[in-house]
Amino acid sequence: MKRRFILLAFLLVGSLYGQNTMDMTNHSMGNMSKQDQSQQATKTENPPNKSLSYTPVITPNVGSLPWTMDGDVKVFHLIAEPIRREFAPGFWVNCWGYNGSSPGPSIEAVEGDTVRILVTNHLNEPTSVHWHGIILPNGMDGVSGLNQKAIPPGETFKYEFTLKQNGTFMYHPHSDEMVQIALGMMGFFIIHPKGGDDPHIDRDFAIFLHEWRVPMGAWTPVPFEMLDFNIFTFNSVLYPKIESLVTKMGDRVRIRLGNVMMNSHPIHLHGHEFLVTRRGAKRLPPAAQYSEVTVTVAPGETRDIEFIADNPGDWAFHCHKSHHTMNQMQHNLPNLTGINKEDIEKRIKQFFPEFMGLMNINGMGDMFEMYGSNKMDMGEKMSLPANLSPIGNPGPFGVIELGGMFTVLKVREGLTSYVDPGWYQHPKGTVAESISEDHNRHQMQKSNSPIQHEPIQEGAVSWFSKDQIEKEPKDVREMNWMQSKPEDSMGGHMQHTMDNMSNMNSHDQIQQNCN
Ligand SMILES: [Cu+2]
Repeated sequence: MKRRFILLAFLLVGSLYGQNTMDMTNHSMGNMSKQDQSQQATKTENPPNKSLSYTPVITPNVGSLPWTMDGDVKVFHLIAEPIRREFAPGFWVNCWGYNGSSPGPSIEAVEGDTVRILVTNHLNEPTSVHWHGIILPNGMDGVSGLNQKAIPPGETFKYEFTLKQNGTFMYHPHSDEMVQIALGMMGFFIIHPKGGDDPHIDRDFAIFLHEWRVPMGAWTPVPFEMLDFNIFTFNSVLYPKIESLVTKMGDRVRIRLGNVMMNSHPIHLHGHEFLVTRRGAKRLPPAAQYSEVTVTVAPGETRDIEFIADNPGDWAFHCHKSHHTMNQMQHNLPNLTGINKEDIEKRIKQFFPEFMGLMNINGMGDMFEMYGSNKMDMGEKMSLPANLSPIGNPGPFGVIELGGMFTVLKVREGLTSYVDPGWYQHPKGTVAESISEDHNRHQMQKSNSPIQHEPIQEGAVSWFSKDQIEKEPKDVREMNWMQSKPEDSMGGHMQHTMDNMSNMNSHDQIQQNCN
């Protein structure tokens, strides 16, 4: 009877709370197919709710968990379960999560609230939930074996505690952590300050950082991976699946970041300076807040950043580890940078006459262009695996080459809603563009610039001018890069050159200087 009451109450709260939370309610009731469950989170907009004392958090592509009241107690229901999530259009990953989502829906409450969280285990192994950073009685801390028995499959456990803090916290299993977290079990636990935010926040976003090892063509991440990840996500989706962060000019914006995986992530915002206002626990006093353009979020940490959106445009927001904005296909490739491809093609074709030839690889840019601008065509030519993360996606000026931990902050004047306004329309004359050769030459002559450009040869890359190459010792010049170890291909080449020129190993030089 009580259970039926809770489900009914979920429906009521959901209808007050908007479409997104309705979807969550339906998950709890098991009415949706797995696919529907993963597709539910395409637009995550919490409507203004006048009865709340705070600005609701927007967890893009995820949403917040509805609750019911039992007297003075806020009752939440988390369901640990296998899900299938569409990380990017056409790229599906088998995850474990909560209530149809990875990360699980954000739990939002207010300092002073007593919360009861029912956790039902629909996994095929025991689990538990740890409330990361929250001060609570020891028996509620969720470390299975230490603080409680693990929750067996099919059973529901009750956690109940009173919130004494405010801030950005997390929840995650503390039972078979390595597997369960790696498969996507984590979520935000956000406690709003009593009496609301001071200063008031207009847009409050929450983004969970996560990393995965999904072999090309596979559907299930490898949870045993410790270092060599190849998919990096914001809220368990990749660009362009992730929603943009839309703000009006002058909005005070907060972005909350959380991380429970193996790597740290230096998250960088373009076009704005922000204040780091919280580092896992209490809000920093104003004197301790510091301005930054990049904030690193290490494993087990949360960070809050705040800024006034006062610079109109489409601004990149991304992890600054360059591999973390890349996906599967850029991972562990043989290094062809600077290689004469014709020679290799000839040799490969001796053994594989059908070989279609290497792309004109001088870096990875060409590959992004080809994939991003004409995926179908490339798919036909290359017979790519069916389930594959994208590389490169169409942008307003060609292909956007980032696809992992990347989204776009859209700052606009004159918005009447927070619906995605499309690409920024740049005022005339404010976009970097090509200047003609004539104009270039004219400018050079005018400034009497001594700089002389050598014409760039099609398909050729050289780190050295012709003069430098002529000056190189003959044995170095004739060294075939293909015969050197891959790690020697660039750094090693330069080092050998320097060594030969000075006839002295730089290490020895340092040693001598020290002696
Ligand atoms: Cu990163």
